[in-house]
Amino acid sequence: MQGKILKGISGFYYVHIAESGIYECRAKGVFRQQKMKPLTGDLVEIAVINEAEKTGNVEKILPRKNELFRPAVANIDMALVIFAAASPQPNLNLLDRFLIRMRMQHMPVTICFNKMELLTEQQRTGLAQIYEGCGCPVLFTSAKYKEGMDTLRQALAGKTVAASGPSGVGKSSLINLLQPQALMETGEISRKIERGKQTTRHTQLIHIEGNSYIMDTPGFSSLFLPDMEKEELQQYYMEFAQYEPQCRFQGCSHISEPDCGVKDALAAGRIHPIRYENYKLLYEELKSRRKY
Ligand SMILES: Nc1nc2c(ncn2[C@@H]2O[C@H](COP(=O)(O)OP(=O)(O)OP(=O)(O)O)[C@@H](O)[C@H]2O)c(=O)[nH]1
Ligand SMILES: [Mg+2]
Ligand SMILES: [Zn+2]
Repeated sequence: MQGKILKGISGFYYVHIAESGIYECRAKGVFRQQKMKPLTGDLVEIAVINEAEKTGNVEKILPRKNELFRPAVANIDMALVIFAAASPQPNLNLLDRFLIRMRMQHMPVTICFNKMELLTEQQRTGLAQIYEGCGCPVLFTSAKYKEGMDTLRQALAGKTVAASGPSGVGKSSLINLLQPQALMETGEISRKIERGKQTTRHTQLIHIEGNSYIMDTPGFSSLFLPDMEKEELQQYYMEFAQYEPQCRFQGCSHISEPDCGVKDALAAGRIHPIRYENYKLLYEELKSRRKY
């Protein structure tokens, strides 16, 4: 039987089989035969040991489409990056860093601004405009008022998606709405049991419906810019590309050169100033990074 690993905990793998549910499996022999450890997200073949107790053994790991690190997970089709539209204020520099990382790994991203009810219609439009040209769809949700959920479901349909974003933005709350049986622990609950700020501690995949899965991950508060030359950064700001042919200098960094097509587009309001500002900040960061 073929299924998908939802999580692995100390040598046990929880494998979801579409027709029959979740099996608790060991992975005897797999490592020896394939020289690899099963990962969350792996498609595997299992042999059932006991149907009534829903136990089995992972016999084979099917070829991986991709592999992400931190969190370690295989076969992700899309990253859903969730930020709060407000409370906490979205850190757009952090969002840009995330987008760059994902593009480097050729991972498609959908941006979701949750807590949309905290913004006026006009503010939402303003926020969406910043990312209009970035190559990623932007959607808005409110887990609190169950708004935008149909659009979110459509974006996830048939995919295995990793939800990520800072702590407290509502990742677990949204997943609980998508799959009420998931019972992800949310900030509301952890406040009652007086834990620290971060509520979700483990990585696991949750089956939503059909062939849709979503992974809840612990929130992050900072991201190190991946190693690259500062000259490479502009390729991650997709909205710059169409204006580059108008730059006078080849290899223009769009920062201090004269006759720059990108800066002209910025002045004409065709490139968003917030994206450009973050480009400049990240460029400076790469420039000052120590080279070994
Ligand atoms: N106003 C408002 N609050 C929300 C919304 N969605 C979630 N919250 C609240 O935001 C807080 C954090 O929600 P969580 O779902 O735990 O956030 P998380 O992203 O999973 O956080 P970590 O697990 O720490 O990474 C909770 O108090 C939620 O009730 C929303 O749409 N609007
Ligand atoms: Mg959480
Ligand atoms: Zn330029």
